[in-house]
Amino acid sequence: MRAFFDPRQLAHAPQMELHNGGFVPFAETPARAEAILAAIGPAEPAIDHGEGPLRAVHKEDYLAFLWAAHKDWRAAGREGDAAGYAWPVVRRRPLKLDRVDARLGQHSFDASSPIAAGTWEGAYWSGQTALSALDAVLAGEKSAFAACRPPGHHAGADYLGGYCYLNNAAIAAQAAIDAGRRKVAILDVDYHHGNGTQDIFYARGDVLFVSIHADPVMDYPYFWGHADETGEGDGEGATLNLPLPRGTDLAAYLPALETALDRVAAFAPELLIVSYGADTFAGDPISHFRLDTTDYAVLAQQIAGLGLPTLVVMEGGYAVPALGANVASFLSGIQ
Ligand code: Q9C
Ligand code: ZN
Repeated sequence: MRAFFDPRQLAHAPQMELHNGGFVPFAETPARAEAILAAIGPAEPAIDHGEGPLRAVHKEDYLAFLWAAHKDWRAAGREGDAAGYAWPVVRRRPLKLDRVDARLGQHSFDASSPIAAGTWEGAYWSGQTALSALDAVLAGEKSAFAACRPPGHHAGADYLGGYCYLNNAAIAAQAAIDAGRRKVAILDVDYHHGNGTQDIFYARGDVLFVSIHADPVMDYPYFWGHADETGEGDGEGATLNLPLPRGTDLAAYLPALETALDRVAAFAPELLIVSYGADTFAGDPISHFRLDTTDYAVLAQQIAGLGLPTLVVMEGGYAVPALGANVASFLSGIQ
């Protein structure tokens, strides 16, 4: 399977994140990408598709904010990485605020996704990597892998969060639609609910979003991913959330996957995008499912059974010593 990764993705390297009330080393490290590449072998660099496909998903003012945020932070006299601390929970509206802290609050939903000097560069090339792998599938490859990091599925049209800044899977889905694919399905199997992806397509009927994740009653992102979120307007019925309890192992996971795949098959998409997170692994330091390395090949074989052109986009997975083997196992089952 053709795999894509761009070295410029490594420019994103925040130092610390707020976790359970204290600052700990940032979990979404460049070493994650290096572990994946060491296991799967060399990857093709991204081709620059420009900002157009980013603007097709993300709002202009958000992209401008993200591009400038770290410079603005330094201009305000701050050191280290930029992070918000106040949020407009009530009546979020497009106020033209100059203060960097206000802009961070307008465009984020958590305090654990800092903006470092290289965040724009890393996120930009992560998005370009997804677009480059998409090109391979649109050109006729049965499948391709985009080794995206930073990940994307928590980022919405105008906000960041959950280690995500630009929504790589959504950017690829929209680019596929813009290239003439009429229906695209996104299957999200990261441990966490892909709230950003869901939000971006919530009122649309041309992009199906199906997600299997830890029940948000117990786990991040808490406010989204509940089973009663099914879409709205033209998108009513085009969102399916399958929350599972902590402790879920392969035997408990497979029935949810069957339900998810039945929904994808019924939708009859022309393209499947898999948001793949290896944070469902038993040894993941921030998650609580019990999948094993060999289980990923099983999940992937089930997914490949749909027989759809498939783009795999990397999301989370923080057990770095096992990450390469987990990704390789998953990709072995897709192809
Ligand atoms: N105390 C992805 O896997 N932090 N993002 C949770 C729990 C955020 C994970 C903190 C986890 C985000 C792409
Ligand atoms: Zn995750």
